[in-house]
Amino acid sequence: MAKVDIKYTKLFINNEFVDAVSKKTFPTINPQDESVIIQVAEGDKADIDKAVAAAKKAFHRYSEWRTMDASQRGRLLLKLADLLERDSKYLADLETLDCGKPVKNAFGEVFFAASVIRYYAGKADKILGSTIPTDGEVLSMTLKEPVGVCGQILPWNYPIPMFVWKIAPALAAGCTVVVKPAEQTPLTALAVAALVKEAGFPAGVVNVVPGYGPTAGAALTASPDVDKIAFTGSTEVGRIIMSTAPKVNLKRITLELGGKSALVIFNDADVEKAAEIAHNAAFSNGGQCCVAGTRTYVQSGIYDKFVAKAAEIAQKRTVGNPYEDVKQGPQIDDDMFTKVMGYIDAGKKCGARLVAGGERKGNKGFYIQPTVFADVKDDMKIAREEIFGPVQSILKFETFDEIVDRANNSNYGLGAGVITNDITTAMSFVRHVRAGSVWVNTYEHVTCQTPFGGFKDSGIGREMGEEGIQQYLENKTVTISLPKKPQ
Ligand code: TXE
Repeated sequence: MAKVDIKYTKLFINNEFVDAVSKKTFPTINPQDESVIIQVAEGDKADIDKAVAAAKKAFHRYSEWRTMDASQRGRLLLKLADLLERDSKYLADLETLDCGKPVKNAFGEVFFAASVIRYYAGKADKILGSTIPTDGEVLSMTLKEPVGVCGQILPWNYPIPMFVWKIAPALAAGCTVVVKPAEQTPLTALAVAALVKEAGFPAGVVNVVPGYGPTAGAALTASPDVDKIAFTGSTEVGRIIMSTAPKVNLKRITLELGGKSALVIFNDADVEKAAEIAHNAAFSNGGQCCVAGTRTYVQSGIYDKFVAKAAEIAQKRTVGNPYEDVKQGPQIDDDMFTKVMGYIDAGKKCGARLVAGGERKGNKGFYIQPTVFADVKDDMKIAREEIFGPVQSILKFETFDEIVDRANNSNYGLGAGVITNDITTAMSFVRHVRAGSVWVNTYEHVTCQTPFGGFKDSGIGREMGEEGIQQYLENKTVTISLPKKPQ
C-alpha cells in the first residue's frame, strides 16, 4: 500500500488550520482494507458558525476581497490551478488513499479540476450586465453582483473535481465560501485548502469544515448568514435541504442529485463499440457516478450478441489495488458496499439473468465484482433505484416510441445516451428524452465549458459553463433618470 504523507487534518477557517471547538475528531477509513487512515477534526455547528462569520467578514464591502479587481480574482484562480498541477502526484495519491479510486484516474481528475479553475479564472473579469431600452425618460442597466456567503456541501465520489466545481465559479463571481466535504473523503479538500492559502486568497474567502451531514451540513444549511447552498449528493438529502434551508432565510439553492440514466442502443450500432461505451457508462468510477448509464436498453435485433459482449467485457475488467494498473478499486465504504450487495441480491431474487460477477471480490476491503444482469424488466428494483455501484442492467426494446417512454419513465433526469448511425433517430431521441445531458455515440463526456445538471428529481440549477457562474450572481437593475433622452 502506498505511503502518503498526510499534512492536514484540521478545519480550515480564516486561512488557518484549527481544531474543532469541541476538540472532537472522526476517523477517515481506507476502503482498501477498512483500516483507519487518520483522525480528522470534526466540525459541527460551533465551527460552522465560526467559518460562516469568517466568510461574512471576508465579504464585507470594504474587505480586501470585495475591493479586489475582478482580473486579480482571475489571477489568483490561475495560480491555484498551477498549484494543483504542481502537486498532482501528491493529490492523486492522497485521493486514492481516502476514496479507493485507481490512482491514474485520480491523477486525471486533478488536471480536469485545474481546467475547471482556469475556465472560471477567465470569466472573472467578463461578467457582464446589460443596458436595456427602457420605457420612459430613464436609462436602465443591470449589474451582476456576487450572491454572498455560499455554503457548499460535497459528495465523496469525485472529491477534488467536486470541490473545484463548487469553489471556482463562486470565487470568480466574487463570493466567499464555506465548504463541507463528505465525511468519507475530507483529506484532499484540506490539502487543496492549503493551496488556496498559498495562492494568496485573502483570509476567510475559502473555509473548509469537515464533519457529518446531520450536524455540520445541517448547520450550514440552517445558517441565517449563508446566502446560497450548493449541494451535490443524494436526492433524499437534497429534499431535506430544500425543505430546511428556506426556514431562516430564502437562500438560493442549487442541487445536483442522483440519477438512473438510460443509454439506448439501436439495431444499426456496431455491437462491439456500443458494448464498450455502455460498459464505461455503467462502470466508470466503480459505478459511483451520478450520470452512470445504469439502464442499458438494447434493441431486439442485436440484443443477444450485445449481452454476450457486455458480459465478456465486465468479466475482463480489472479490479484490485488502486495504486496498480486496474480499472476499478474498492467501493467507498461499508455502507455503500452493503447497499450495493443488497441490490445485487435483489437482482438475483427478482429473476434478472446474472451474466457476470454477482459477488464481492476477496474478503477484505470494499471490492465488488463488475456485475451484469440481462433480461431486466422496468419494474425491477435494480432498474428503478440508483445503485451507485458496479452493476449494469440490460433491458430489451423493440420500437422508438416505446423506448422514449420507457427511458423517461423515471423520477430522475440527469443523463441519457443514444447509440445509432441514423441522425434522425439520434436527434429525435435527443429532443424527446427528459434529461439534463444527452450524449450521442459517446457517454459521460463532461467538460468545464458545458452546463451540467438534472431535470426532475436529479436537481435544480446547473454547474459548469456560463450557467455555472450565473448561479453565483444576483442581478441588480439600475434605473437612472434621463430627461429628454434621445431615441
Ligand atoms: O449521500 P448524502 P451518501 C447518492 C447515491 C448514494 C446515495 C447516498 O445514490 O448511494 O446518494 O450516499 C451531506 N444536511 N449520491 O450517503 O447523504 C453529507 O455529509 C446537510 C449521489 O454519501 O446525500 C455529504 O457531505 N448535508 C451523488 C453530502 O451531504 C447533509 C454523490 C452527500 O451525502 C445531510 C453521492 C443533511 N441532513 C451520493 N446529510 C451525486 N449526485 O453525484 C448528509 N449530508
